Amino acid sequence: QMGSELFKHLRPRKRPPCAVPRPHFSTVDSALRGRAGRVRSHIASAGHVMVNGPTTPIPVQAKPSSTDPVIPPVPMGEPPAGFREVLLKEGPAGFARAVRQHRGLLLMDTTFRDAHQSLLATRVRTHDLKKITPYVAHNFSKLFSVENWGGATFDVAMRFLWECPWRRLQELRALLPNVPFQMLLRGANAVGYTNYPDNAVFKFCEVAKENGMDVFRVFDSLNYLPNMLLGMEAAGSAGGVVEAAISYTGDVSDPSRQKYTLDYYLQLAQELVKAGTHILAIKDMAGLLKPEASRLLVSALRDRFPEVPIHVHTHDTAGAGVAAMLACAEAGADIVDVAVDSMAGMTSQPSMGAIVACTKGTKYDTGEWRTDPSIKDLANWFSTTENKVPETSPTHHSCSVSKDLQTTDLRESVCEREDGSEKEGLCWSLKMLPCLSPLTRLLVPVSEISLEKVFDYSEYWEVTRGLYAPFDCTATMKSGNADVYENEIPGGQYTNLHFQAHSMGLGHKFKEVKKAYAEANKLLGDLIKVTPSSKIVGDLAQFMVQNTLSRAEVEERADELSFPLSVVEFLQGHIGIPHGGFPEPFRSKVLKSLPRMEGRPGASLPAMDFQKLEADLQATHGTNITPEDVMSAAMYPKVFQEFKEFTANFGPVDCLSTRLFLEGPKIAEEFEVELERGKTLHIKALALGDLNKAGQREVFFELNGQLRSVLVKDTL
Ligand code: 3PY
Ligand code: ZN
Repeated sequence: QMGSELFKHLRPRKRPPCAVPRPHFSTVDSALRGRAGRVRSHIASAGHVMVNGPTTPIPVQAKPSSTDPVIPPVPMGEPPAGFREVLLKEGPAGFARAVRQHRGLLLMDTTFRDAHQSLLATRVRTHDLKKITPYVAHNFSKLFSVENWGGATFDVAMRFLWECPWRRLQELRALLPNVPFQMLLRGANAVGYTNYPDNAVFKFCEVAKENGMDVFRVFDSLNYLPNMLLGMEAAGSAGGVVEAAISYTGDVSDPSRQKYTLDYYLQLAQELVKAGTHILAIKDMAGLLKPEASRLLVSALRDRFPEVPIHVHTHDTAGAGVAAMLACAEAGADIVDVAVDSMAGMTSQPSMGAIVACTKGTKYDTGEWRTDPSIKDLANWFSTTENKVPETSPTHHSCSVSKDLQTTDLRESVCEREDGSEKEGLCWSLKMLPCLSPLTRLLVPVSEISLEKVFDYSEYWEVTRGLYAPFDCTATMKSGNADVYENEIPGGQYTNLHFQAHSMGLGHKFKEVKKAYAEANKLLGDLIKVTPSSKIVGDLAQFMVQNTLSRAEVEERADELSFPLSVVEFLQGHIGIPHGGFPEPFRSKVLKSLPRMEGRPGASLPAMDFQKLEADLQATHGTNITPEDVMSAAMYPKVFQEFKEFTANFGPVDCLSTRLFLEGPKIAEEFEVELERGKTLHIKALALGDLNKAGQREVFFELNGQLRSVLVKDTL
């Protein structure tokens, strides 16, 4: 959430946020290519952190923990097949059918994206994601998807972690081939905060799909249909699975809330289904969907759209997330979002372990495998000799297939244990029964989501989370709060505002900040609040707190106050048109004679010239500019520029461990850097020199036994 604004108001511990180290030390090689260059860049970056502190702004006075996570063991060989194979074979429509016909509840794991966006300021690095990815591939092959990209991760990767977001996607894809990847696309805002030209959104989706993205959750921060349709079209024409998301606010179970009613959501859903969404999502970004509201909303959608899979996203801010997701499952949702236990709760998603445990043995068991359709086809298929079913399952007991496939319950007919008893829940997944024509699929074993595996996964994350202590919201936030039902602040933004209030010494006034947020929302006409509309409400709230203005005063003096630019631009129509229109007379008083935009903002933006952009980037950064780089620059020109400058000086820092990345080595500490597979560099930090006349310090290292030094400008 709001990565770029994240710590705008924080006082930095050592150096100004986002101040980019410039190429000001003498040892910088003009050519950092090759091994020598990489060696140089590693000592340069380690030296820089030693002299100037972390190269990422640190919001919390806490050090990374000194305990390293243990990676649970992973079996050799290929991971079991999962839904991705269905997607690759059947395409998005067949995939959606398979999902809809799956029995039991499916899960999306948000640990790689929303969970750390909500709890750890989006700071989790590829380094730590990669380590646990093979475990996910082998043990959670039955996940509907892993959400690992989009939202704030794109921006923060470059801006604060000095990582290429595309490389993260490529590396994770190579390690996790069997589970679909999911990203959050801010509709016409793609992965940014403003509207982009249409061709930029289309190109972005194309490149994302090429790099391994599968499912695109498309939303618009005002639920403004023209923006959503644009994003959906972009994702769809790139070949992605389109998951149009209705952003949820208010409370459909409260008859006194008349703006965002059940009818409003149903009508919007109707449009999204008509536009051909493969999956329908409810995006409850603030965690406002109470169990009763879940029942009303999901069952109404289920009745109206029996064929469309329903996917529900929530945040656990009030603490009712598990209850709400169970209610959604009972009302007919196919997929719900969870984060692994140690990265769940509070402003993050509800806990994976809790949902797996609470559905166990019920109709919604996350280990259940749907088997009802096309029994006859299946029987025919089995009757041909070449379609032999494997005799033994590597993950379960040995199974045999009954000859009688005419029964209506395939589970009983297909799966028999060695001892003759029938296993409840299928050992053999028929991939995928729902779409068994043509019958070309093989039977594959599916591993259930086992609680034991969830516990190991959770332990990895619990320890890894300790490395991110400098960003952990629990430094100040001790619990969630049911007051979110009143202020309706989205999960990630709730954490940011909390951080900001505390860093300004206003921790005891957080309640006031939240109240101002609710008032600002009413002033703007009661908006859907999610990036970027949530930032606009936040900016107005902050303006009100800073100037001690009440809602009535702002309304009264709207024509003379100097409002934040984001508020003015919102009223001009820069991000689209809110449900129910703009608030009047407030809008007219603020805008006076300023121009108003009509319709979809992106429609009036000139197309982006990618060829020119590429040529410009090559002129600045050299010829090895990739199509991915071009997209990064299209989304975030300045951030990309700074990212390239940083890596030109310091090389890729993603091979450094998180502790080294944040703190640098201690004097006499020995550390290892893997230069390439099997080539490890042993480095020891020896000493830090005095400040010289040029404002530099010499940092001494021992490198594979040899003395090396680097001159670093002291910017503090
Ligand atoms: C984002 O846009 O980053 C979000 O997470 C919205 O919920
Ligand atoms: Zn979210």
